[in-house]
Amino acid sequence: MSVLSQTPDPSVPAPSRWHLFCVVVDNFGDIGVCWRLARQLAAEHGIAVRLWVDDLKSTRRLIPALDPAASRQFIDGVEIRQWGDPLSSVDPGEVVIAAFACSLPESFLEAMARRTPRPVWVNLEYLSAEEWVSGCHRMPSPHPRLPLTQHFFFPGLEANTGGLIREADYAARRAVFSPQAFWDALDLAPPEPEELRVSLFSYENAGLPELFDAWSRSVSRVTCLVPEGRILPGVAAEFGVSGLRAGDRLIRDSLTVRILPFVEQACYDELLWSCDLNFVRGEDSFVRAQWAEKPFVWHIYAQQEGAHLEKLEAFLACYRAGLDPEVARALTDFWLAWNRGEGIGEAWPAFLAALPALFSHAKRWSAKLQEVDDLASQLVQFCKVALE
Ligand code: TRH
Repeated sequence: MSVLSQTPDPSVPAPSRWHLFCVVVDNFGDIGVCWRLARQLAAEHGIAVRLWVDDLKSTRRLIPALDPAASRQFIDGVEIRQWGDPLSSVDPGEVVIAAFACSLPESFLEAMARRTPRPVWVNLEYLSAEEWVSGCHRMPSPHPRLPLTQHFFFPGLEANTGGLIREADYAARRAVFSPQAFWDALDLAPPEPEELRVSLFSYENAGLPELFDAWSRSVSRVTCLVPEGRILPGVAAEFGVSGLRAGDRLIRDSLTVRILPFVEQACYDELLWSCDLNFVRGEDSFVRAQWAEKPFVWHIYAQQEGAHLEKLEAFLACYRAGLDPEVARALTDFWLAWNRGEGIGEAWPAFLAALPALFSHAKRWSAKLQEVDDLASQLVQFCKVALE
């Protein structure tokens, strides 16, 4: 049966043993996406997932329970294995996912070619709202030498893409979430009525001084919560301090900055739910901000030759559809200013004025995205069809 037709036989069980390969290129996005997906496949689809990661030290930031020295461990129903050279075991299951075009070990590919039936081989791609994505989603690509075919699987916003990662219990978790308990745990008072509470997860940004300047001069209070990470040296420089760590608090006029610990991935949503505005970056935090139903600002991961700017524009074009033109302009101007690292002070007042409209829009946007099946469910369906 063609895997492009996607109508699995409900009486056939889903393939149960999956290998997911992840190279940590930099930061946390690659393992962030893989870990979230692996947990969901195990928890919701009963799949035995073996997650191969080449950098367990970075992974530990997202999963504090992980032991970077252990070559094999089980967490949240997922088997996590150190991806060394050579691999400690070469025994492909029914499905093999190479995340973000990472190259599989030759010995593993050969074992895949020997297996009967051959595993479904998926290349999980990066998220993009660009138009060409739907045309390439699920496309086959034969291996040049071995009798294997890789399929490209693209996350996306539209029905003809792979969708986004969203756990089945997301709404239930949010419904029982207590912001009061969250603020108590951080030893922070709940926001005052006129206060703007912001989370700031971002790469280094030359525009930070302008942003802090605008917030310092704000009529109402702004509290900016900054998880430990790449932007901290910039924050420290702004306040003329030599270094910062979790728990530090800095005040300038209307602006209070509070440094937060980098939390376990499972808890990051709580920060997004608690704030009025979220600055996010890369891919996984960007998706979580969309589920959080709050206004957000995306610092996109910079690519060579400005390829990321097209990606940013493509997303903005989808996201601002249906917005009042003034709100759409304020959104676009501020996002572009933040990504350029200049013009932020100028763009801030209109963006601030647009926040109530963006708040309602964020709810509509999340509802629209939920019309598309989530990525894990779509992957399971795809692999079922491919194996039938
Ligand atoms: O870390 P990122 O910038 O990741 C990337 C990588 O650089 C990657 O190479 C690139 O290709 C990709 O972006 C586009 O941003 P991202 O994707 O948001 O990943 C961050 C992860 O960290 C995400 O899973 C959320 C998590 N996180 C926590 O677990 N705790 C925290 O306190 C915070 C702030 C984030």
